[in-house]
Amino acid sequence: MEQIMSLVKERDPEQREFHQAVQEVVETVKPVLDRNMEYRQQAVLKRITEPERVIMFRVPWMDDDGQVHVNRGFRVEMNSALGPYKGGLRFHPSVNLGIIKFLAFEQVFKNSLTTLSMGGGKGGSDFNPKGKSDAEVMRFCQAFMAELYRHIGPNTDVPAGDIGVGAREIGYLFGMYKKLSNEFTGVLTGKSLNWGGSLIRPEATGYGTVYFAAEMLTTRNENFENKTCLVSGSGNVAQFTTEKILELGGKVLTISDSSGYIYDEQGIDREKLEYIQQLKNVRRGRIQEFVEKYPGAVYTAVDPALDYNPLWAHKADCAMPCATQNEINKKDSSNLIQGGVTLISEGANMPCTPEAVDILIDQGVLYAPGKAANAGGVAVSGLEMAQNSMRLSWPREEVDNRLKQIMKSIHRTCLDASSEYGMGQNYLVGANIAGFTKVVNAMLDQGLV
Ligand code: NDP
Ligand code: 2IT
Repeated sequence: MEQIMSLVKERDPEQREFHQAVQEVVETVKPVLDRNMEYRQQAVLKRITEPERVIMFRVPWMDDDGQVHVNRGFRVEMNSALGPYKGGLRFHPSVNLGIIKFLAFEQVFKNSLTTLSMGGGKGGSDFNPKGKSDAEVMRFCQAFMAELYRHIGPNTDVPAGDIGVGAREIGYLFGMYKKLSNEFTGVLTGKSLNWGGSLIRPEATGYGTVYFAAEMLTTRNENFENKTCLVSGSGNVAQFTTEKILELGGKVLTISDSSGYIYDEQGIDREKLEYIQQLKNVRRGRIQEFVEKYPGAVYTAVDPALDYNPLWAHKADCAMPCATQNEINKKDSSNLIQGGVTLISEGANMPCTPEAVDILIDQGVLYAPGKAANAGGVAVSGLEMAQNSMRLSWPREEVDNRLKQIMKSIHRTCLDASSEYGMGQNYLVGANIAGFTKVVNAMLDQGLV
């Protein structure tokens, strides 16, 4: 184990997030390797931690004032043992190769858990969509796709959205792909409904995160009725996490963006959620504006001098981090426990640091790692691919029922794997072991390629 970690770190010393994601998997799958000598002989850890292909490219584009900008584009095709590479694109100034590799690595195991046939990949750019006009975003997306199109395809690699990439960006990316390839195919998911998108795809990640949480609660004979929840983020995942919590009778106390957070003692109800959707998706404003419309709520700006996030220090029953990686540290997780939180379902990818996770598991919190809890998004992407192949589209109830069934099945798979290895109700171990075993067995079946 130490050997593989030193190798990964020596090869790419600066890729901290990638090391973090690999370390977690390597530690938790050790018992699987101990039981199966072939895995060691076949050097599965060495193989699974090295991407099948890494594509990096220049993205030159012109802003509305005629200034030329050059961003960096990435696509990491991590593993295709289970199907075409599948995973989102992230546009955010913090994007670098290490972040895309960590996301692609997580995606491999997540996709394996969905029960569908998808390999893992991830891509994106350090482009910052904030404050850009629609025309600038369109030109950027076109320039990005002018290179990416030669590497992807409906049976090769199927990108989708992630931070900074939603319906608008998918539309521009798809338009350019279609023009360059002269083909109308399901090469991207998260498309708009009237040209090949699937019902429930926008909702799927958030809904799935709550369906998974509801399954965890069922193991303790509980449900969401009157449960208070802390949600972070205010983008796609946070919005639909909030919507589903409300539908199941829970109360959402917080919502945030990268500048600060809102605490609303009365709870964020449907009307307030609609306001947030208008604010974030249409006006592209800041969450701070919420308190102008709803003065009963309190806004707290991010304080860089603090070593914790006060959002996680409020009293509540559940927490759903839905913003970004490493947003809950050791101190935050102690605060969560002190505030009475007994369930955490990760809408974001890797939102808890390893030290934070250790505390949560130690204290018996029902903890669902992102690769299990937020798999509903990519699962419905898989259903979008299936519908595209059939040239049909399923009704809302059908997709939602399939999503529910998939989340139930992931929950069951995690529990079974965890108990098979004597780890009780440990969803982290369960998700990693189950996800890993399926991918590795497929790799071994397919030989050394
Ligand atoms: P959006 O771009 O729709 O929203 C992102 C939200 O997170 C915004 O509120 C944003 O605030 C906040 N945020 C982003 N970066 C930071 C940061 N560095 N610090 C603090 N806040 C930040 O993205 P999504 O909702 O799609 O994605 C959220 C998370 O969920 C990500 O971790 C993503 O990987 C994960 N995910 C997404 C899926 C999907 O289907 N979209 C599927 C599975 C996981 P601001 O507006 O200020 O930037
Ligand atoms: O992290 C994720 O699973 C996503 N951003 C969704 C990927 C997808 O292909 O729908």
